[in-house]
Amino acid sequence: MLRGKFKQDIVRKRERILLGDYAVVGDIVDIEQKQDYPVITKVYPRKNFISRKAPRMKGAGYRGDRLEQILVSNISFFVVVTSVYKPFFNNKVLDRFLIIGESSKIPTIIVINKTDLDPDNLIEEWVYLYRETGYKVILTSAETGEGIEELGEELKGKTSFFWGQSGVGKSTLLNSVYPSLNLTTGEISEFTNKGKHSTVAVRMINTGENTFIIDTPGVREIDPYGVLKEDLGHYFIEFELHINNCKYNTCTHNHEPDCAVIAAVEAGQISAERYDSYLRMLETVEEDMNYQA
Ligand SMILES: Nc1nc2c(ncn2[C@@H]2O[C@H](COP(=O)(O)OP(=O)(O)OP(=O)(O)O)[C@@H](O)[C@H]2O)c(=O)[nH]1
Ligand SMILES: [Mg+2]
Ligand SMILES: [Zn+2]
Repeated sequence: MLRGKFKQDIVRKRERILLGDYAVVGDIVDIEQKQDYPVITKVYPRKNFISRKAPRMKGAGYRGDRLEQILVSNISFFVVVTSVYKPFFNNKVLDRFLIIGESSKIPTIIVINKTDLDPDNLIEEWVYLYRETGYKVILTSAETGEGIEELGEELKGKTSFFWGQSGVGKSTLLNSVYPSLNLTTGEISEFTNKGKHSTVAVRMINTGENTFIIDTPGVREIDPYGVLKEDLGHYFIEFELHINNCKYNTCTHNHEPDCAVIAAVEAGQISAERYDSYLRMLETVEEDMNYQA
């Protein structure tokens, strides 16, 4: 809980409007013990943080604008968890998470879980694409134990933030790596193949040896906050090689003449899927710019 005056100070100091309380999981804080509860009196500057646009909410509180929601701070590793099936692997959603990692400058890896549900290895092409792009991809199955040890090795000595769609198996994977955790896990809806939001709060756990993990409620929709149209291309890491060769330095790699990114797509150096993902995101970023204008 934050004290009133302190809350006001932060609001005045920061242009960015935050949702809810101003301390998030990962913050380094000062605490004062009141009679029966502790009060946070100071939040130290954040080394980094992960945020998104607050989800659209039905009902009275929603006025059409979507504020920034900071989920965690001071992390050293971002683990984007996806699944092959239940829910189906969705590269567009994955790219949105990756953009959040890149724009926050936090080392990011991809976990593709539930490989036991993919006996024909249909996921292989995606694994290839993301590895080619430059990401570490770990294939896991909490069912067969595939990749669990490898994942555990990656997490050692870091503060890792697990995030992804609901039902992909974030909590189950963490329980597999650290059997004493006992995090709540849930079922997948037979009807929609989506998770049922089993994890309800962001939680950081010390697993020993200077290793911390953060389990997070899964999301249905994910929109990066504050990504500008002209920056978006830089967050698609394989575009970086080409961007400087675009004719215009304000190029959005969409319609402009002599665009090196488009040329690279045509030459097969950038994948059509990633470029398509970029264009879709560019649309939503553009909408925001118009909205603010
Ligand atoms: N077949 C299979 N099922 C898995 C695997 N990992 C997790 N599951 C199942 O997927 C369902 C959802 O797992 P959770 O760990 O609750 O998923 P989550 O990502 O934490 O979901 P939220 O907390 O809602 O965001 C559970 O029924 C798990 O048993 C896996 O590797 N293979
Ligand atoms: Mg969970
Ligand atoms: Zn361009």
